[in-house]
Amino acid sequence: MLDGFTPWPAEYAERYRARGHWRGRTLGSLLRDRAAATPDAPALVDGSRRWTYHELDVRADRLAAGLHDLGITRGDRVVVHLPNTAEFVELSFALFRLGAVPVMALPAHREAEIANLLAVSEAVAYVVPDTHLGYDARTLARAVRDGAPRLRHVIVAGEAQEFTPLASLPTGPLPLPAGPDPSDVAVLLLSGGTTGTPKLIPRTHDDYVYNATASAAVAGVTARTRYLTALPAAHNFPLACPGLLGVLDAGGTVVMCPSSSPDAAFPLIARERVTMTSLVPSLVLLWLEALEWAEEDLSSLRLLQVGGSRLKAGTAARVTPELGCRLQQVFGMGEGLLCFTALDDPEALILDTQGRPLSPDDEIRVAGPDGADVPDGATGELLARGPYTMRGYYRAEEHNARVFTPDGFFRTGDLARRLPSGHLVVEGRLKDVINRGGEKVPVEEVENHLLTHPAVYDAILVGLADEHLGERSCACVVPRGAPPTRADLNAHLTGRGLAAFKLPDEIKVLRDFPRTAFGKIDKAAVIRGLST
Ligand code: OOB
Repeated sequence: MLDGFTPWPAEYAERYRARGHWRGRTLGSLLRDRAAATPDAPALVDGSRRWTYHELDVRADRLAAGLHDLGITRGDRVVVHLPNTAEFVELSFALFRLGAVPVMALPAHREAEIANLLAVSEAVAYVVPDTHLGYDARTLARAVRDGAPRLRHVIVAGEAQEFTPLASLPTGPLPLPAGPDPSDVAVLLLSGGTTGTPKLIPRTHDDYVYNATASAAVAGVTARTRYLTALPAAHNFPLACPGLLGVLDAGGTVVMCPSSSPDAAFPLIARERVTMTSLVPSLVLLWLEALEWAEEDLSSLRLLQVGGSRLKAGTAARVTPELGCRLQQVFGMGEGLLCFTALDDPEALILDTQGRPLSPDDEIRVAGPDGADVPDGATGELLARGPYTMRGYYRAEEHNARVFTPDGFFRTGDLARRLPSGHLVVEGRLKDVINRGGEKVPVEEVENHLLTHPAVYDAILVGLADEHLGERSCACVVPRGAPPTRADLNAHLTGRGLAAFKLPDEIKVLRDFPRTAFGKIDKAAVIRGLST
């Protein structure tokens, strides 16, 4: 077992097996089983490349053998830093089969993040593309290589220069060595925090197979599903909620999209008759705007999953009328817990809630500041424990002591309330409150009101250090047309019945927001930008 990994206590592991959640399958066997069932069905499309299940299966085995030939073996960590390409999928399965553990870096990560990932994971290999969207990843590899004493191989998909080319790894002798145990760590995901360095999240084969297959069931995935991987594939959402893993398990087709912009996605949706994709809310806005000029036929689209940050009700309401497909809200986290609205939920629940927990064995608590549970309907911090929620970050004992209760509940840091139906409404982050001279400004609430102003395209509210108040509030606005003034905004907010202390003390007009590597608005970076 990987050191630094906190397993579930035996009684929980037994329960999750007995309840049929953990089935003793590995991620590698998921592809193997499908390739045996439907070898000639289309599994993967990347540009002009099209691989059947049989082809993907054979390629994954060959690559696993090649990596093994290099000395990469069960339990070794490999930082995977690939964009949305067929190689990402092939390599992930090769590593799953060896029992080597991919560390899922996002394409937007750079030197600081990668150096940290290499150090924490003590990875033996680092896999990059040659270039991606004009950026030369080999330069990055050169910059981090010397600071990572455990790193033995830099492997390049494409023109490798002095490094090892992925395409020419020796196809070592098959059959492969014995694969991993289903209870082994299969993958290390990155936590989605917008501040500090990301923590690594260990996910086991058992728990991640369940994550992907149960998600596929609530999203109605079948062998006819054609899924567009538009978000970075290394992220939990497009990877396994149900993402490409859930779709491959069901025998559907995965279409890799090089970027999440409408320019890249719309032609692929039309050409490949894509039925389903997943986006973060800011991209939904962008896609809806782009529809005005788009000429592509998007009528094949049946389902749009949206998650990653709060989807405003106004945007949610536009999805079905304008895109012509159903909406599924997904509230999830790399750490585990996933909530989905059901495809047949009443419209009001689909538009206004973040859904219900995926598993009947997800245990959810909503706790007040004193740690005690609050009554249903009241807002508090969400805590979660269950068959696919990790019991500890990788090698982070001190941090784990803070973010887990003694009985193993993960403190998500999210504020939520639970409706009688069991649906959760995410009300913000625990720290997403501006303390304005003692008065607590609820950030999400004010943002929602700001977005109703006709001259506001997107808006966030941030707290800035203030000599008198401790913190003052600043509305950062991306305008639609002529920018609104502070007086305009405040008159509008007052008209909507907002208390005076919630009115922004300042307004800043921005062209766009800085984003995290996954595409969420990076509030910490906005604040840094404002204070320099
Ligand atoms: C997803 O995962 P992460 O790990 O990048 O970020 C998790 C955090 C949550 O704790 C929450 O603060 C926020 O992102 N979040 C949402 C949300 N979905 C995620 N906040 C409000 N509404 C939502 N629907 O972001 C992620 C992982 C799997 C599926 C979907 C998203």
